[in-house]
Amino acid sequence: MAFPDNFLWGGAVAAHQVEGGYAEGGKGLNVSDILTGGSHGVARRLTEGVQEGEYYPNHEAIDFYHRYKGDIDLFAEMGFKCFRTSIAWARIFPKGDEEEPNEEGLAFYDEMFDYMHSKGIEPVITLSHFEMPYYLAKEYGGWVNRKLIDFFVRFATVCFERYKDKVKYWMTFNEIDNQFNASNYLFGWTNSGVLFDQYDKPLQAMYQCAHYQFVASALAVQKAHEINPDMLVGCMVSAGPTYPFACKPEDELLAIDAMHKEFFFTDVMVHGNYPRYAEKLFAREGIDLDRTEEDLATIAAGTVDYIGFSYYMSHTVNSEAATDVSTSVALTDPHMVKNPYLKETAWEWTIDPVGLRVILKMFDERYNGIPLFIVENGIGIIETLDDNKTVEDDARIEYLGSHIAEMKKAVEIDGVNLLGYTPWGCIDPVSFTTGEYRKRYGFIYVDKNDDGTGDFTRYRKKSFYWYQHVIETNGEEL
Ligand code: BGP
Repeated sequence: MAFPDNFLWGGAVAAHQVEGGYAEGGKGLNVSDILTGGSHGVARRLTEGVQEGEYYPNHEAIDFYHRYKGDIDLFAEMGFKCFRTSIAWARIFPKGDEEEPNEEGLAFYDEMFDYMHSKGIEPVITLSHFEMPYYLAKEYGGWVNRKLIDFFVRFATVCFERYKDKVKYWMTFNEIDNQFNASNYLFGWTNSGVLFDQYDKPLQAMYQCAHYQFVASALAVQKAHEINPDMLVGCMVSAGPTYPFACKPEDELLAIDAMHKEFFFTDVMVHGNYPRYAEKLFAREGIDLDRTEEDLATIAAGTVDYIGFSYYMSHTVNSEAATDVSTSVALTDPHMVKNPYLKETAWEWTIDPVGLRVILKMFDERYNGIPLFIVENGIGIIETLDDNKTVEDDARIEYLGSHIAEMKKAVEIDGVNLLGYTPWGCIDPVSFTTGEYRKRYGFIYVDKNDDGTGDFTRYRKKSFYWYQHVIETNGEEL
């Protein structure tokens, strides 16, 4: 058998993409509450506070805030061993800089975690998943401000103390590396509450935010271990290999540099220090960071227990820029090109199951067998309910099945130390990048549409039963 008996099969969502109830329970506004709906090719807009007449899909999302028990029942029916979600920071600290937390917010997650345990489901919790308090972005300028470290650590400590007997697996910042995705302002805004293009030196601002987040994350790791040494705290990165387009040395050099952009985050958070290539880059680009000796000691003392990561796609770089392939519309880097060997989703994300094994092997080798956790993987598909009130989502079964098959090889053949697998959007969430309902990821269909129709009823898709069987057989039958 490839997977150990305690392998964590489950599913993943994030608070802002499912909960709704955006102004209930004393919750403050978060940075995702002021993002309008978008669609493929039409960016989500950011408004000044909540404006009348604008449409904000996250305000209602899929009403998980009121329906979570029924949804957790469905997860239990599939046999989930764990469920990954996040704690909406603004439910606990509505503005972010308060001294005392909001009891109603804390109680909400208490009940949710209790309910999960009553169904034999282990919570896997992200502390900051694109939903930091809006007030911290507006009044403090977001993570370019050192004060954010204290606010985050206070939030993390309150959560660790309150849920120390209920939550074992934690992650600090969702896709901490994605804010370096210069092609989409959304990432900087949601990761850090900062619009990087408003800075004269956007790269400097990005690295400064990342540095303060490294310090905050390392302090959180130390706090968690003090409070309950059994708690495991991971980092969370958006991961995937970048391939050279051709077997040209110049393409390989580019691929190495592209991987550095990704490994930079895990290098700091796993090794506990800044890699040499980063110091060189700072010197070359004139990046001068506020980094104290104490910060560096903190980073060294607060290395993570595991690497959580999302995997959706791989990338390909061509040193001759676009030759006979067109540059990918999803990325602004002219060297990033389409991979002629791979198909794409309707949102132009490459489909590359083998790439999952590649990145698992890379992490395993680079970090000497550190535990890994695939906390997101999945495919967005446009779907409608058929006459039998279900969706025959064979394309999802094919996508997930082929990825699980590669993950199995990584464990069985390569010996990778893998904790679990939580496919993204196990119940159709609101899409993050486009704010759409129609980009569906789930095993469970949610009756809600971009035109406002639908009543939030849940329906089991074909993949629901397929994944149930995968879990039942511990991944032996795909
Ligand atoms: C990741 C985020 C998730 C999620 C996923 C899919 O970047 O961590 O929050 O949404 O991508 O992206 P999308 O919803 O845009 O399809």
